[in-house]
Parts: sequence; structure tokens; C-alpha cells
Amino acid sequence: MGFEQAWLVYAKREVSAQWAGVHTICTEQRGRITEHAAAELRTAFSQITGEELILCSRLPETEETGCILLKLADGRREGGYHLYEEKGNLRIEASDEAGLLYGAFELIKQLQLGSAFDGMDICKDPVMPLRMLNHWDNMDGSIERGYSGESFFFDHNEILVDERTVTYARLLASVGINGAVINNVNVKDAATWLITDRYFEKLRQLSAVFGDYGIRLFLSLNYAAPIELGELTSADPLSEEVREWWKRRMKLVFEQVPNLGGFLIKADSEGRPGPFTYGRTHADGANMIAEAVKPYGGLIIWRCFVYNCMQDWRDYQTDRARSGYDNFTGLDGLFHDNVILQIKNGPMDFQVREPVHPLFGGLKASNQILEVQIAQEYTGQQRHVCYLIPMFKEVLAFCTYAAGADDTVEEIVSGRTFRQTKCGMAAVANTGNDENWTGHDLAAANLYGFGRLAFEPSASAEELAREWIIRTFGGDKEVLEVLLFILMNSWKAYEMYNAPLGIGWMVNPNYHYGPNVDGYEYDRWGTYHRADHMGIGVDRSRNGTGYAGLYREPNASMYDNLESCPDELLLFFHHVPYTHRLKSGKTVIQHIYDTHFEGVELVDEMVERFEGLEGRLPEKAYRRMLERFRHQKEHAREWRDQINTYFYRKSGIADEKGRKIY
Ligand code: GCW
Repeated sequence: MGFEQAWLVYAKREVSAQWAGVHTICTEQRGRITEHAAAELRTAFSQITGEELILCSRLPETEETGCILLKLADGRREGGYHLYEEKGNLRIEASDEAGLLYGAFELIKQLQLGSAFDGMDICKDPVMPLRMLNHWDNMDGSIERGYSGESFFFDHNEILVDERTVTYARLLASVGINGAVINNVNVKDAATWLITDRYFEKLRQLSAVFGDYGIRLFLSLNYAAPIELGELTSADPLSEEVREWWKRRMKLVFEQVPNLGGFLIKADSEGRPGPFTYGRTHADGANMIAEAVKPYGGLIIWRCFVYNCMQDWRDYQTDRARSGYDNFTGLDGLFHDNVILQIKNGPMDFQVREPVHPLFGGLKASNQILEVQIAQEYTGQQRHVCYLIPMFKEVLAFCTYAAGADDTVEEIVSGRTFRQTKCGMAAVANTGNDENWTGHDLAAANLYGFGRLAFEPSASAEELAREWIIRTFGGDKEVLEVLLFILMNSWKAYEMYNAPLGIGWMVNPNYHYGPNVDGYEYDRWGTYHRADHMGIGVDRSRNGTGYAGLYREPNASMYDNLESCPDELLLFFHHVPYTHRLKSGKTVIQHIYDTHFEGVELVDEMVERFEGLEGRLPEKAYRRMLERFRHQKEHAREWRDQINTYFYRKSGIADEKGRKIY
């Protein structure tokens, strides 16, 4: 069976008599999505239990058992479902077809997990309205920050629609993802032309495939499109001519591409064009395009990743961490209702540890999407294993005090805090055309976990890992135990041998892989550690850049005070001597040494336990992972030794335990 099926690999397994007795799918629904739900159930049963399910539109006879009923019924949220057993039949009820599809995948999951048939009763409504993937795929086929091969959406400036597109849509729907942006937010060259007739035909096909699985197609947009398409000389959002241009263009696009959800826009960021050129605000820019897509129900997702990337490293006043907040809080309440602000989980850029972005809690009157990155740009690039769901759980659980004491990030992006429906979560995708989708086989757990988490944030990271392991690799107890140990320790291990105590960066410039403590220290990107022979850290307290004060109380004081600032973020908020004592009782320097030695030991343990799985995993997958684990083992040492050596040489302070430092 192919690795391209990922967790939808339907391997034959021993099932109870009731499961084996399922023989018919009954539904009166005739929509495309329901058809695909039924087709998926048929494939799953035929491969897992060996039964070829009959499809019919009648209801089961009184005494009949072994039927699956798909039925529309009121009372659930969009995409929600109720799956339950009644008199030997399984019923899936939902308010819409997407709910039936999600219910069908839930049923398949229960079958894969070997759950009891009798008494099954599962009721779920998606917690976040928008559950999106953002692909950073370029139209030449390359992927920005892609670590699993090339794009399966684009090649040589053409759009691809084939078998893989369908499998992709099935995988997304199976975890409840309902939107996908297929092209890079850095929209250049051919991608600017995606909103022209050059690509409508293919976009229509793609959109139809997505639509069959309850997924909306989104595109990234070039803010300067009117100019770059050669039609206007300005992109000023207050110019009538420009506004009219967008209205005409959007009318055409939405007419030509049904089921289009809208657009994602990166403006005035890292060299991309935006409203700043015309002395206008982000609200002016976003609203202009929002107005143009409004008649078609379109959404404009506007990124808040806006900062000065031409900073002078000598400048201690400017703080990149502040920039998102400073650029957007003043505009809160000015954005149209169909604009959503998309905010990265932290104020910098997907480091292994960052505080939560202060715009969460800072904004009160804007729709918000939380952006995370499952492409492991700074967390091992899918060569190191790094299961990120525990990190995302922490972000979601962070209390912002936006309106009350319960206002976590989860409450905000689920729409509960400010009663919003245009909100949710997006992940920068980690997929490519590698056979197993994600390069590292274990990186697929992040794709799986992300979708599941956005649908059901109360699920634990461990529960999601467990489901994913069993669905992907079957029911072997040893496999489950070892892979669970690896996944659940992987983020922690990576953090231990990476940049210490929340300071981040320390990577090789540009490609962001491998240790380089001073790689960004004298550069223009606003990412510094400020280490000298006495100490390290960035002073973001009131005596420094004041960043800590951007949070609502009591968070602001907690971060501002050295005594209450959590250890893991200490160097993000404070500049301290190497001899400063952490809450753990260790000095900063000793903490650096200890975590780096112990992080490597943890990796060694992971790899050793993994090697014990030989013969229990598909040979090819085992080899593929083993190769990566061996690299991780060596590379973790490289991290350890470079970081420890750097700080030993800077501080002149020896390791208490006398371990080897160079
Ligand atoms: O993480 C950084 C990446 C860029 C990326 C940018 C962004 C798509 O290094 O490659 O550009 O963030 O999020 O826009």
C-alpha cells in the first residue's frame, strides 16, 4: 500500500462481528460531497473489513442491522456531526454535507482505531470556523521553506490537477481542514497572473476537486497587481481608478472560479508592495480589496507580519517584536467585516520558543486568524523530528485577558470572545511531492494534528499523536509506545539543544538550518541576542524596548519583572548576566550547558528506541526515518558543541560538571 495515502492507508485488520457485518450505506442525499463521503466509506470498508458496501437510497427495514445512514438534520453547527449506533446501525446526522463527510471520516477513524461498534456515540462541532492551510508554493514548482520535495500544485508555471490533488483533498477533509491557499504569500511573476484568464480553466478544476471535499480554494494576491499586470500606474487604495480596477477584476475572477473563498495578502512586508507606498494604512489597502470581493462572499485575509527588515543592529530602540502590534492596534475596528487579520503565533517568526503575539488580546474589534507553521523552517526542517502540537496547545491556552479572565487565544480565534464567525487557524503547510507528503514520515503528525486541533482544540497532543500513529502504522503496541515517546519528547529535545531560554535565531542566515550563534547578530533583520562576556538577552522590559508592556495585565507585569518572567522566555524579555539564577536554581550559563548536553542525550535515546522498531514498520519508511534520525543525532551534537563553546568562550565560566566543551 502506498505511502501517498498517509493516515488514510486502509490496511486489513481483525474487526468485531458488528463491524464485519456492515453491508449497506443508506442515504437520500445526492450532493457531490455526500457522494464522496459514501465513496470513502466504501473504499475504507472494502480494504479494512473486506466488505463491498452497497449504496442505496432506502431506509433500513425494521429488523435490519449493518447499515450506515447519512442524513441531514438540523441542530449542528456548520461541519458538525453526530455519529451514533442505534439498533445495530450506524447513523451520521449533520446540518450540512460537510458534516456528513466529516462524520464519515470519524466513522472510518473509529474503524481504524478498532473502537467498539455497540454504543458508539460521538458528537462534534468544529470549534474554529476557518481551518486553513497556507502553501508557500511558487509557480515554477519550488516551495519557499519546503522540505518535502517540489510543489504538487504547480510546475513550469502551470497548475496541476491530478490524482494527487484528490488524495490531498481527502487527507485535508479527513482532519476537517476547510480552506487552502495554494500559492506563496510572496506573489511574484506568473503567480500575479493567477487572477487572469491565463489560469481560470485550471483553477476551476482545482476548485471543483476541493469543493467535493468541503474545501474552499484561496489564492495569495499581489497587492500591486494592477501595476504588474500592466494595466495601471498606481495601486493607491484611495484612488477611484484603482478601486474600480479591483472591482472589475474580482467580478471576473469570482464568476470564472466558483467556490473561491477569497485571498491571502502579504503587504508591506519583506519587500512586498503595499499601501505604505501611497502613505495609506493597512486598513485602506485591505478594505479596498474587501469591498471588491464582498458581493461574492469573498474573504480578505490580511497578514500582520509587517516589520522593518532594514534595521541597524546598533539600534537598541527599534524592536522587531513590537512591530506587528504597533502597526495594527491603531487600526482595530477600521477593517471591513470580510477582512480577517492573520497573526503569527509569536511576534518574531516561528522560533522554537516565543511568547504569544501581543495582538492577541490587543485587538478587540477585528476578525483574527492564528497563523502557525508546520513547515519546520526553524524547527529542524523535517530532518529533525519536531512534533509541534504541544507548542500550539500552549499558544491556544495562553490567557490574553482581552475581555475577561477566560480569554485565551483559543477563545479569540474560535470566535467566542468577540462573537465572531470569521476567524480560526491557518498553518504554513509542510507538504510537497515526496511520496510520503512530508519528507520525514513523522512530520505528517503535524499536518494531521494541526487539522484535528483546529477542529477540536480540546484534544490533547498525545491523543492526536496516538490516533495518527495507529492510523498510519497500525496497531502494533511497541510501535505505538516508541513513536509516542519520540513525538512527545521531540519539541522539548529540539528546544534543549537549540538557542536557549527564548532568545531564538542563532541559525545560518537565509536557509535557517544549523547553528550559527552570530549568524544574524550584525544583520538587518532585527533578530539579536546581544551576548557579550558578561551576559545575554534583549531587554524588552520598560527599561528597554517596552515590548513587555504591550500585553494586558497581569501578563505585562509578569514579563516585565525579572522575578516573575518564566524561565523559558527569560532572554526574550531580559538581558541578564550569565550568573543570573533561574527559578530552577541554576545559573543561566549552567542551564545552557545542561540543556545542551541533556538534549543530545534525549535524542540518543529517541534514536536508540527507534532502531528497536526495525521489522515492525514498513521497510521503506523505516529506512527513510532511520537516515533522518542518524542525521539528527549528529546535527544535535553540532548544535550542542557550537552553542556551548560559544558561551564558554564568551563567559569564561566552566561547566560545573566538567564535560567536554571546545
Ligand atoms: O518565516 C519567514 C520566512 C519567509 C516567509 C516569511 C513570511 C514567505 O523566512 O520565507 O516568506 O516569513 O511569513 O512571509
